[in-house]
Amino acid sequence: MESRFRFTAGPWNVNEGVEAFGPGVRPEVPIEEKFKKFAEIGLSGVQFHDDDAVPDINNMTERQIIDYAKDMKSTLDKYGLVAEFVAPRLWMDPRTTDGGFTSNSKEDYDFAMWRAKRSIDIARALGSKNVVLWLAREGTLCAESKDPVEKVGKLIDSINEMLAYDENIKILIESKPNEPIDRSYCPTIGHVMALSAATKDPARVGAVLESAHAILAGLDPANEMAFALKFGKLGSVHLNDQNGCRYDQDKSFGAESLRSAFNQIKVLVDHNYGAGGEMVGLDVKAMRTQHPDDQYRHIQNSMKVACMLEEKVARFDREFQARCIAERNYEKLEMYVMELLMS
Ligand code: 3MF
Ligand code: MG
Repeated sequence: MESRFRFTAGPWNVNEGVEAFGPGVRPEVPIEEKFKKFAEIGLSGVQFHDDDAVPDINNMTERQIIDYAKDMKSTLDKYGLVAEFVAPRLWMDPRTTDGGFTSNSKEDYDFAMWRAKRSIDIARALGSKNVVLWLAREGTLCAESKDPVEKVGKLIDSINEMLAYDENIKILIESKPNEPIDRSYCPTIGHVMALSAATKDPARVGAVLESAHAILAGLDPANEMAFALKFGKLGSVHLNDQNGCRYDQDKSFGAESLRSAFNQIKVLVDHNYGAGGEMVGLDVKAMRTQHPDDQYRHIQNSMKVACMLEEKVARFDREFQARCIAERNYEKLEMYVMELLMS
């Protein structure tokens, strides 16, 4: 399939199907096997959490971590894949139970900063310039447990410390309004832009927009992308889908709302996303019912839908659109889009 985009996924996008009400139902797949299959199905790269790249990170020295990551880079090279980014997994460890950068505990904050800096080391070793911060527990379960003004300041301080640690690294913040916490301090792309502007080097602080996260915030994913694009700050996207405001579903791209998916691809194509090396991540999860012998299909489907929608965008009749706009006949334009999508 032809595409202007380079697609990526994370090792977590091939999983055992563990959820809150039931255990895993598929066997664990070794990471190298995932790389091999990713390359086979046409992905260009891999997204990493720090401990995807270096599983025993907490028990290793800083030197050992870098060496291990370099070996991981050789494994990636073997399959012709690149590393898109590294994200510190600051939500699994007991020391990040109350958040990392916004934890009320000084020791836990120090641990979060240590992991953030190791993520930068790992990104460097893997040949990537991007560190992604999904601020999973940076917020509250009990609103009164933190001073939100002080904690937003802590987020800015933490990002500044990361920027100072490595002058080449770019920080991309992945907004999400809730889950696993009740209220997040960085729920939308607007918040990401404001945080970016408040740091010491805004040019190195951008955004990751995940379709499902925008929907969970009651917002339109394409417009969220557009907002970051206008500021030149859309560093990555996580395409997927979501059936309204419920738990984070990570459904295959376009599976719930094809028109929304079309508009996401359209805004990316129209504004030349990818020209600066940005990649298209597919943060999708296979249904728990999926058999292990066909457990990459959700990734393949998402990529296929993205490519088919690129084709629709290429066919989108700009002259017809201009006429509808001139006549202010948006009913006509809307029906045209429906027909385009269904033809
Ligand atoms: C959660 C997510 C995360 C991030 C990942 C990398 C586990 O809703 O989307 O996936 O994508 O941490 O940023
Ligand atoms: Mg994501």
